[in-house]
Order: sequence, then structure tokens, then C-alpha cells
Amino acid sequence: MKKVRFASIGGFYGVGKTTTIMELGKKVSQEGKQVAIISNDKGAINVDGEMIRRLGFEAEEITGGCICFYLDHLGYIIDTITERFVPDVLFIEPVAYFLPSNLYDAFEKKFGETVDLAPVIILVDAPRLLSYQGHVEELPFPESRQIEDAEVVVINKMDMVVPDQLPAIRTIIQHVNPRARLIMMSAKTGMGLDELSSVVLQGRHEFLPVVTMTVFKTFVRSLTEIGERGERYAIEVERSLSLSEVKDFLSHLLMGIAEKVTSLEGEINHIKAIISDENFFLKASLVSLYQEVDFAGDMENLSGGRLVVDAIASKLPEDVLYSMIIGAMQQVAPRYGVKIEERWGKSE
Ligand SMILES: Nc1nc2c(ncn2[C@@H]2O[C@H](COP(=O)(O)OP(=O)(O)OP(=O)(O)O)[C@@H](O)[C@H]2O)c(=O)[nH]1
Ligand SMILES: [Mg+2]
Repeated sequence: MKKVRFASIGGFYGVGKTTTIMELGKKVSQEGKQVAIISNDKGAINVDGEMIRRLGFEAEEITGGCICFYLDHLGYIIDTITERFVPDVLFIEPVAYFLPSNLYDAFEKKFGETVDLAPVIILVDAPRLLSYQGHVEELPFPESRQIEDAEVVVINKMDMVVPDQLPAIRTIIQHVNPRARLIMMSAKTGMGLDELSSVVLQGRHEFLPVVTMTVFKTFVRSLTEIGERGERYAIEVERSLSLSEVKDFLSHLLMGIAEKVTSLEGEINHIKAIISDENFFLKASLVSLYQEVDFAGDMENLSGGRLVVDAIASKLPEDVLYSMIIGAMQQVAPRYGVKIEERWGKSE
């Protein structure tokens, strides 16, 4: 039987993993290949799962924490998919704080010869990495260890930097990992997607650094810092909202949550929301207070639908994050005539 090809697209919060998998998924499907996607999030209610479902891919979610702790569930999902077809590529988006060497080791032990592993691919955010120029040792542990474990480092968001800044970005990566192959990419403009696509389809996984107990302990400690909370709403609007009003509403909502997070000295990892009706979706994303809210997808006038909000931040407990989502929603929604019909909390 044909082996299932696993291509994990990893990287820290907001580097563009979901966007990249969507773009690669479209590209590979257009070439006549079959694609399946597994997204992995900490929270059961999350924006990425919602977006992938909307795009109509064969998709499954693993929620509750790092996929490396849910391999039985992954095995079950793979069996369910392969009963119907064997995908040419199974994309996996692991949670942002995963440890690649640990995950690949677990994949090899659990699935052995039945899977064909693509190289360890790690995305980094070009402008974010530049902000560590001169003090690279301050990169959060999971982020630097991901670069260290990578066989291929993809420098994403190249559209946000100028060519003169590339040598500094390369220096930072090579300081952490001189072995890795580098790919320059913009998932937004399409630059570098062909190169990454050939790695995903044909590249070979060869090398895995060892995870020592000290590394594993540091990894586990770093996880306790990160909180994630998602909420899902059915909404109605008093009068239909134009695209620019929907964008303003989402921007204010995300900025409202972000300001609450920073006012309690929490650190923003990624605050995102997706609004959708039967025909359209619009995803809004905020990765730092110093970058604007960014949008993906499209929408005509909004007259009601679903809203999923997901806040991921460090140094704040999840119940506090929850109160921040609720608080921002209560402040911002009435200004746009958005009414909450129904709300789902932590679980369905
Ligand atoms: N300018 C620019 N923005 C990008 C690019 N790739 C992704 N983004 C934006 O970056 C933000 C985060 O993208 P996601 O794909 O949600 O990132 P992610 O890594 O899946 O995030 P998490 O799952 O929360 O860790 C979104 O606003 C994207 O539109 C890129 O190449 N250029
Ligand atoms: Mg994602």
C-alpha cells in the first residue's frame, strides 16, 4: 500500500503556518494531487479549524494540546482518511510551541515504515526575527529550538522586509542552525511557494537532533506560560455591515483584547477572529501591537453569521483571557449593532 506522506509545517505563533498550508494545499490540489490537512490547536474552539473547514479541504482537527501527546488520536484519524483515499500529502500544522525533534521521533516510533516523512520544515516571521537582531539569545525557547531542529527554515513574510535586511535575518538563523536549508517566501504574494512545494512533495527527512532530558524539561516549563482561549458566537446585526465596517469591527475587537492583555502585562502571541456567513469568510489576525490587524478572505455585506474569536497569550491564565474576550466583545459589538444570538464557551 502507498505510504502516507506527512508534511508538518511548524513554527511559532502567527508566522503564517495556516496561510502557507492553505496556499500549498490549493497549489498541490490544482496539480491533481490529493491533499488532507490536520490542524492542531490547544483550544477546542479555534479560528484555524474554522477556516480550514470553510475552504473545503479534507480536514481534521486535534485539539487539547500538542499533537505529540495525541498520537493514538492521529493514528485513528489517518485510518479514517485512508479508508477512503490515500492522500499524496497529509499536511500537519502542529501547535506553535511544539518541539520538532520530539514530534518526529514520536512519528517514527508510532508509524514507522507506514509513513513517508517530509523534512522538518519550520517557518519564521521575517520582521519578527529581525527584531531580535543583536540579541538572538532572547528568542523564546520553543522558537529557537524549532529553528535548531529544522532541516528547512522558511523565511516567511518576505513582502514585509526589504532585500537589504535579508543578510541580517540569515545571520540570526545561521547562528542558531548553520545546517538548515533556507527558503525565502511570502505566503501572501506566492514568492517561494513552488520551492517549498517541491520540498513538501519530494524532500527527504534525514536528520534529527537528540532531545535530552534537560531540553525536554525546558520545553515543558515554557509551555506552562502560554494560555489559549476561544469563543464562538452566532451573531445578528441591526443593519447590514459593509466590508469596511466588518473590518473595523474586527480590528476594534482584536485591539480591545490585545490592550487588555498588555495592560495586565501579558504577552500577545496571536489574537485572531473569523467571521463567516453561508457564502464568505473574513479572518482577522493580530500578532503584535506594533503591526496592524491583517485580513484574509473576503466578504460582501454582512447580515449575520458566525464569529469565532481566539486569544493566545503568555503570562496570563486562560480564565483571565476568557474574561478579556467577553469584555472586549461587550464593549465593541454594540457600537457596530452586532448582537449575540448564541455563545459557545470552552467546549461544545
Ligand atoms: N504580509 C504577510 N502576512 C502574512 C504572510 N503569511 C501570513 N501572513 C499573515 O500573518 C498572520 C498570521 O497568519 P497565520 O497563517 O494565521 O499564522 P499561523 O502560524 O497559522 O498562526 P497560529 O496558528 O496562531 O500560530 C495572518 O494575518 C496572515 O494573513 C506573508 O507572507 N506576508
Ligand atoms: Mg495557524
